[in-house]
Amino acid sequence: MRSVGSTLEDFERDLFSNLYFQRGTTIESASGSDGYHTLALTVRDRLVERYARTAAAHYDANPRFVYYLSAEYLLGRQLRQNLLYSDTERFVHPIAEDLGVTLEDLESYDVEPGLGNGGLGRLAACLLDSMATLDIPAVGYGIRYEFGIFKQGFRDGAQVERPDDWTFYGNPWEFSAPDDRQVIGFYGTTARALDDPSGLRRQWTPGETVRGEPSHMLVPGYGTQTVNIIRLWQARASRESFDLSRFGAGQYKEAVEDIVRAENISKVLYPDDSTEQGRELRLKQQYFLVACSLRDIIRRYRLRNSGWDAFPAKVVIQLNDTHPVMAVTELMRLLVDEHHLDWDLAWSITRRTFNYTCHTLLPEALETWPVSLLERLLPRHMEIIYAINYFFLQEVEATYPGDADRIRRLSIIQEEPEKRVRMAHLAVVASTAVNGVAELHTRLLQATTLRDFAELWPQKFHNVTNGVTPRRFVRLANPRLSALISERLGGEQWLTDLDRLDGLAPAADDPAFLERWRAAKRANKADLAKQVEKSTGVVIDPDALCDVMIKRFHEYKRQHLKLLHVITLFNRIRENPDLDLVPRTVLFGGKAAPGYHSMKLLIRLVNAVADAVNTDPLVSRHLKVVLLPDYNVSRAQVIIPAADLSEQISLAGKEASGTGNMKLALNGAVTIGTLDGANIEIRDRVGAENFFLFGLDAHEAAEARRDYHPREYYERDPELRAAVDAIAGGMFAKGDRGLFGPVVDAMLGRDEYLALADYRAYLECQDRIEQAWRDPDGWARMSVLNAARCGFFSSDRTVRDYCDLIWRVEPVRVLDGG
Ligand code: CJB
Repeated sequence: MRSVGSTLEDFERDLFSNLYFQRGTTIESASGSDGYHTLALTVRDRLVERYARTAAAHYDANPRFVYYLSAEYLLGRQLRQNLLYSDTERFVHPIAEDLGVTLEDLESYDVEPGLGNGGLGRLAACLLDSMATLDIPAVGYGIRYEFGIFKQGFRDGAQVERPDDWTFYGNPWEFSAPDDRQVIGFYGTTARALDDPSGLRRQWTPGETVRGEPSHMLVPGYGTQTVNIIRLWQARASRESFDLSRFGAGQYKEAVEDIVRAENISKVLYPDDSTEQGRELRLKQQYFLVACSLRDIIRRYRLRNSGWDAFPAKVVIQLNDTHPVMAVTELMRLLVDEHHLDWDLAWSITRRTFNYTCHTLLPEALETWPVSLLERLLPRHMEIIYAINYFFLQEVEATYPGDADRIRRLSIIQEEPEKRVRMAHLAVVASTAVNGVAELHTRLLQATTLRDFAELWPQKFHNVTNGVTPRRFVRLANPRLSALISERLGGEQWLTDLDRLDGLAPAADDPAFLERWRAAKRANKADLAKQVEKSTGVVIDPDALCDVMIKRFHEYKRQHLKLLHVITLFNRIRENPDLDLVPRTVLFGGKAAPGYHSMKLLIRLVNAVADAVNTDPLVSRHLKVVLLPDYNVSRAQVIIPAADLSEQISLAGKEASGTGNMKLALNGAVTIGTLDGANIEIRDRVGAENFFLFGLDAHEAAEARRDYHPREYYERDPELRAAVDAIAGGMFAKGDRGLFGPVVDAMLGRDEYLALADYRAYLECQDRIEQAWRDPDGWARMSVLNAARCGFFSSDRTVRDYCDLIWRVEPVRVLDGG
């Protein structure tokens, strides 16, 4: 194995060598982009060596592997992370200085792979980081979408979506592995296997085949030698797809038709599913991911094992929500149809291999697929689902004889109003373990969404509270606070043992420490202010209370409740210009799904309110409102360290966990929140006196929903009425009463997520926050205690929980190459 060397001289030598031999240019003619790519390759080389040693150690140990299957990953930018993890950042500064560039300049070329939508995708990335850090043998599997999550811009305040061509300039972090490509099928017909008397084995002849081309990115562990990988599949047409004769006849479009159809599979993240074609494409993506990944998993298993008996002992597959659940039917098909295992044995292997993480409680987010679509697209898999369901319902009947209603509720097939496959049911039936992502979420899953299953198999259900990686979200995002923490704790061990943050608690009573803590926060706010001004033109005051709500726009998250607070402040200042208000910047960040019209209208309203606030000479002295465009992982890394107040105001019982809440608390933001998701666990840890709680709890919300009349709240509360009337009267639409009418109608009509019921409690809580902010030491104390007591929310702890409760895998140490 080639050694890359670990000195500054080695690094410099490799840098020039890569510039010359890999980029094919010289220092005299290199562009900024050449500089970035060269640096990336040189850093990557350090990780490649570790990866080679990891692969060798894994080959020797033949351990049990975790295979994480996820339709989404939000990895964030790679350059700074990989510099930190390879301990080479210290080399870059002197070299860059010599060459007259800065790391910041070079980093501006580092593109974030936006291969996910939100929390679920970022969680997947945090778990991969922690698995590598804990030396857990693991591979993440996903799709290499050509276009990631859209880029968000605003035109007249309305969201516009631009494609994210993230690999346009090339991706230096990626390796293609053409030898491991796979061919998979769709459509076609099935027939009986003549030599199988049971009739359970059948033969599928696909009507179309597609190639899956893998590439991988390195996933280094921090403070260890392990480097795992994430393997991403891109769809390619099979080799014969280009129709040369049609091309020769001038039929250019027709000549490439098959190629386009095949390659569309991995073209974009979550294609719009409002059309029939869109839905089919989405299901194709899901099957494409799992079919390629399973073949790869089996290939890897066979490197060191033979036969099938050891399969569940060597392979544990974690299904990240229901998107990859077709893996269950695909493994059954491979085992029964292709490897001729008897059905019961195949089923026993399958059930011992899979586990399922559920990330929601919203019924509309639980995927179902029409039987008619599956019968056409994946006819053999539909037969397998029927068979699995048949045997499963026999089990149910044996446990609850004659309970037809329960059978109907538990069935994998929903009958009304159209026959559909309930993917969550398939996942639970086929998994050893099922987990929710926060204590409340797991409890509610067992009590509501998956209640019948929890009664049938109570031992299957576990809670694994989410976590976040402190490397990216504290150390990289917030170097100032990290330096202060390391100084106080006497080292950086907290980065891999986050419970050590507890050692900061005594510093919460040390005025000198509080002063430095505040100074770090203020400097972070000044950095954020620069970025805000650059991208929106709005000037914000680094001394103002920085109040942030950063997350996807969704009705249950209640950005509209925050907006009602903003409008109320606006009204209060206009009515009483001498009001002694705490200066505050309200910062929103988040995208709305392209087809989610009510949330796109709300984005427009947020921008309109921001405009009204920021241009009003009186109001803007106390208050600024910003919706920072194109919120993503990189922007999160700038906003989170600057936040004083973290808005976690979903209706209780709706947010499965939240992870932004954890990142913000770890960076010293104080939470205003409901008793929802992981907020509850954050409050338990930081203490009720360091958390601003308001609103209905999950039980009260469910009760209130039964007989709810939002108009009564509107009639009764003059400030609420004034805020709603301001929207309805066209104050934020140049007098146009129609534009935001639907927002008002939704609030006064059904108010699905009880924003009006929680409004007064929320405002009173915000008033208490103002009081608390006026005592700088008191606030800084809360801020320190939030960080000090949130060590539990490290994704290292989450991965340990998965290992103990579900995966039962052991770490494999990779020896230093030194
Ligand atoms: N979540 O981001 C998504 N997408 C989904 O389709 C379903 C759930 C989020 O997952 C996060 C990670 O578990 C949770 O923290 C968050 O509450 C949930 O909405």
